[in-house]
Amino acid sequence: MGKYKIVVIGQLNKDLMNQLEQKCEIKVWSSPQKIPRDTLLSWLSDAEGFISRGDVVVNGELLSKAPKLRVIAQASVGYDNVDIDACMSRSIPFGNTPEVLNEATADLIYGLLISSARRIHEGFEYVKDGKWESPFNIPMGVDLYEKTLGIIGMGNIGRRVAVRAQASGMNILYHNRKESVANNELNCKYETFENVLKQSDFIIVLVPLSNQTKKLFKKTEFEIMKQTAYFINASRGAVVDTNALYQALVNKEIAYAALDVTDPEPIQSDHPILKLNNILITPHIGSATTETRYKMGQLTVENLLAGLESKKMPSCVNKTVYN
Ligand code: 8YV
Repeated sequence: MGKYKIVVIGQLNKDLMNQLEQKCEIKVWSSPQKIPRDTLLSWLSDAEGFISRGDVVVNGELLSKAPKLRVIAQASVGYDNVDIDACMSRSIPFGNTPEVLNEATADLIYGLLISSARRIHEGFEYVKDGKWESPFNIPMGVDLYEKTLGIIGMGNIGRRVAVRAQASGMNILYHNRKESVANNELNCKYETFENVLKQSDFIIVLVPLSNQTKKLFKKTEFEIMKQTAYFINASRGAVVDTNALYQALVNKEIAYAALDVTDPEPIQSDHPILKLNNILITPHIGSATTETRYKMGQLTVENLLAGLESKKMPSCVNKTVYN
């Protein structure tokens, strides 16, 4: 039997590539830059399998140019770049990588929370700038202990953050579309969206990007938060109206923001928000550890090979494709 023709966007670990090479003939785009659409569509014209990446729009147009495509997999939990209905209409299973990134992402989010509260990043700048002249003139932080953490979008990652927050002695509120017993058992209290925003000292956003969550955080939402609130976004930049966040930070409607995702992403280095001293931004590194990225790659390869071999993917988003 011949090898499966596949297209891979992104860098996979060498042994995962070797695994794929045994069964597949691969066209690979490993550059961090976006693949030109024309190149991608021409590569996909005879491909059966596709490992996509977050910066590729997978839509009906792309699928119409890929008549032989039978399976798509991507190394991420979020898949807002993928039109799942379009995949369904072609009975193409789409595989993502939940669970394996929970701990790394929760660590990063908690790191952002502690760094902001204790002004760690600012403290380093302070030392480098030669301002550390006296132990009595230092950046002052705020406690996490006995403060209220609000999690908007309490899924697997949110629950891992909650475990860390409990160790710091925080009280935890959450909002989801539905209340869940599993979250209540973790001592996380369900509240309305508005109440979480009003009552929390730290707000963490973990909702997936969709038509319903696009610009979920705009002027009104920042207005109802405490003036001392810390706002942390580690989901997708577009769930926040960047301009409204900028204004809220300038006008001190909230105290501080820490973002691992931005809109636009990447954010330009001359963007005015970067001039503020009450913000911390990291370059979308939630899952970016060697171990976690390896596990994500491994699950992506497993998803892809299962799809090519007409078996059930270990992690399929549109499971009804198998009905
Ligand atoms: C991805 C992410 O690794 O999984 C997601 O949804 O945002 C990150 O963990 C990143 O988008 C690169 O694919």
